Order: sequence, then C-alpha cells, then structure tokens
Amino acid sequence: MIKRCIVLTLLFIVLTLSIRGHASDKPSSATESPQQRDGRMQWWRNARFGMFVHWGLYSGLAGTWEGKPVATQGGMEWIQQRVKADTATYAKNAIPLFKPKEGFATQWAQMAKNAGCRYLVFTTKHHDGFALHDSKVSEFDAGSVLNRDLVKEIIDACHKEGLRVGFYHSVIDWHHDQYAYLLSKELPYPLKGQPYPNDHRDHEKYIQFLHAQANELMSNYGQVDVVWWDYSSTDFQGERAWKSFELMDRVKEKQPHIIMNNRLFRIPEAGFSGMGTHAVTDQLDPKYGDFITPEQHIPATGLPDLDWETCMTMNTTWGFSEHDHAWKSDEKLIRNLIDIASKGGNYLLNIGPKGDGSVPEESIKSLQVIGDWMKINGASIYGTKASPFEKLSWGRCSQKSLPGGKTRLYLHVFDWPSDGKLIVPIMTQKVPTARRLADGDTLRVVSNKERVTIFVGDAIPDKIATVIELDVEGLPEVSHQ
Ligand code: FHN
Repeated sequence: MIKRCIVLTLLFIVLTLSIRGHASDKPSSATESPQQRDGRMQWWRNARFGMFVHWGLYSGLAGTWEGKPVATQGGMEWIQQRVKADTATYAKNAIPLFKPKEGFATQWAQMAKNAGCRYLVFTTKHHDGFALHDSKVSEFDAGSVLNRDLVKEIIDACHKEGLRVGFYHSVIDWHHDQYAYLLSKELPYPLKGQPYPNDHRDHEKYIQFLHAQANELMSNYGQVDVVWWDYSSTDFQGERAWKSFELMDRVKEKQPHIIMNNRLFRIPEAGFSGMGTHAVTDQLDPKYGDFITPEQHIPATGLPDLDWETCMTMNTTWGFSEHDHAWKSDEKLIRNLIDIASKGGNYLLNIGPKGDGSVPEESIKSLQVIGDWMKINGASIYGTKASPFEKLSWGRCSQKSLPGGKTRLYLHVFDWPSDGKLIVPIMTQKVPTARRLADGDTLRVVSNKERVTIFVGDAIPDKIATVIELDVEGLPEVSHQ
C-alpha cells in the first residue's frame, strides 16, 4: 500500500512539472484569463487619447540633407533611408544638430496633459538605431553621445504630470552591424539590395542586442505602461525575425501589467492583412499583442469587440520636417478623436519635436484647442464605448452605462439641424432626458415609437462639435434608420 502511494505521489509530481514546463514554453498571454486581461487593459480603454512623440537624431536634420530639402511631405524620420546614407555618414551629419535643451521633456508632458492626453508614447529608438537611453550595450546612444539619459528625463517628466508612459521601440535597426537586412525584401534599409558592408551578418547577434536593450528599458525606468513595437513585414516577422514570444515574455517578467501592440508580427491572426498601413484585419489573438494599430486612417466601422488604436500625424511626417506645412485643421483633429472614440478605439496623435526638443508652433496651437474642447467635453470621450448606431447623418455618438440600468448617449453634433430639431433614431418606452454637456442646460425632448426629437435651438454652441447628453432607460434600441 505504501509503495503504491509513493508511486502515485511521484507520478503526480512528474505530471505537474511537465505541465508547468510546457506552460512556460507558451507566451504568458496563454496563462492570463479574459478577466485578468480586461483588468490590465482597463486604464488604456478608458484613456481613449494619447500623445505620440517621434524624436531622435533625424529631428535635428528636419527634412534637410546637405543643405537641400529632401521632401515636403512624408516621414522625415526616414531621412537616412531617403538619402541612402550609411550609418556613419548619417551620424556625422545628424549628431551635431541634435541638442536637447534642458526642460524639453517637461514642456511635452505639460502639453500632453493640457491637451487631455492620458498617456504619452515616445521613441526610445527609431529605425536609425540611435537609442535615447543610456545603454550599456551600445555606443550609439544618448548616454555615450550626449552624456544624458533622455528616456529618464522624459519618463520622469511624464510621471510628474500623472501620465501613463509608453516606449515606442523599433525592431528595425539601420545601425547595428549584425542586423541582417537582406533577410527581408519588404522592410526598409538605407543600403537595401546592396551587400553587407561588413561581408557577413549574424542576425542572432542582433536579436540578442534587441532583447538586451529591451531588458534595459524594462528594468531601469520604473513603471512602463505600453511597449509600441515597430515594425514587422509579411516576409520577416515573429520568431524568425525577433524571437518575439521570448521578447514579449521577458518584457512581461519585468513589467507584468504592460500593454503591447501587435507589430512584432505581421500575420492575419495578429491583425494584419498585408503590408499597407491600411492592411488591418478584425482579428487579434492576444498572444500576438494587445491592440491592433491602424496607421494614418480610421477603420470605417472600427474593429468591433477588439482593442485598437489609430496613430496619426498632425501634418504628414512623424519626425520633424521644416518643409512640411500640410497641417490638419483643429476641426479635423478633434473630429478624428470623436470619430475614433465613437468606434471604440484610441487616438494616438503625434508630435515631432525639433532637434532641441522644442515643439512646432502649429502643434502647440492645435493641442491647446484640443485641450480646450476636452476640458468641456472630455466626459464624452474618456471611458466611453462605441456608438450603438451604424451611422448618424449629423455627427457621431459614444456611450456610457449609468447606475440604475440607464445608458448615457453622447451625441456629437457636427452638422447643426437647420430647424433646431435633432433627430435620434431610437425606440423608447419612456421619454428620455437631454441636456447640453457644456452648460448642463436641459433640452426639450419629444419621442414617438421610432425616434427621439431633441429641440436644440438655432444657435450653434460649438461649430467643431457640440455634445448633447441623452439619458435613456436600459440599453438603446436603434430603430431602422
Ligand atoms: O516606419 C515607421 C514610421 O517611421 C513611423 O514610426 C510609423 C508610426 O506608426 N511606424 C512605421 C511605419 O508604419
């Protein structure tokens, strides 16, 4: 009998160890329950609005190379690729122009907070390979070149303003001498198609470097809330390109609550249908990341029941360019924010500071206007869910559940009704209540079986978007529009 108990106990131990062993082979998302994931994602889903910052050596070049404009539109953070400069030539031209002034990070953080952003994602390293932190595994970094740790300056300034912080980190690297760029025909490289300048490259060595720098960033700067990886291609992604699952697990070991995007991969299950910035699918297995990343566009119907974030520039370039004057209007920027929130997504709006860290005047002015709008109307963005309506002729809608089983609809009116009557296509048993969000004034409401009519008057309170609150019993029942 005793012998039998010993055998059974040993069998139980062996089985437990083997299951635990297999579990660690899988990405840690495999061990997280949907409820745990919802808890980890909650702040991000409520935030709805973040600031993106593209800043690095390219910022000092400002879209100009050897005294000539490279382009008036398009990403000037790619200037090294655009002029096909090797890394030494690029560094020689760029480093003298990258002179971060004291206090630049405080200006960014205060600007983001005043604009109503709840998080700030900034480039710790872009494709040029120059790291903004004080790296022990690279000499091509702010520590070695400037004797400063710019990542620390930025994250400390953000934390002081109560912002959540994200690290954008490029997996593409145009500097590292073991990054084997010939392994991909699709990813950009300044010397694309040319043989390696150093004959042979061992990409495994670059992967170790990539993981080592990620480990530095996750270990040395306190709480990090988001990692914004960038980017993979259909012919070079995942395990082969970056040892992605191991990289994600290492990051999560150091930052267990961190949220990551989907760009260590480029497959349909990770939210990608191809190489274009519009090529997103409506599927995301959490093992590939936490949110889908449409770029420079807003999916027409959002990505229902998925976490997604549209990133956008204010003009046409991510990194600063003195030649790009194609600034979006304040109306467009605010209506983009509303449109994205009405579809259940987040808006990551980019600024491209100059080589000294100062922010272009146009961006400062627009962020001030956005902040003024958010100070009055932020409740219609933060913590909201997607609209119950497929389409509204006069604007957008977001919604929140209220205590007592009611639902608050936030009606964002872009086109004011000429007769002063705002028609909302919902069926109601009980006449709902309505008020202007800005001043709380109650508005007269009439409802029949098919629709609710809100008497909003002739004067247009806010030409960009006036928000009307409509509180209905239970869940809104949309009538056939
Ligand atoms: O190549 C980058 C680009 O420079 C910029 O950083 C954008 C931002 O989402 N991501 C890549 C292009 O998709």
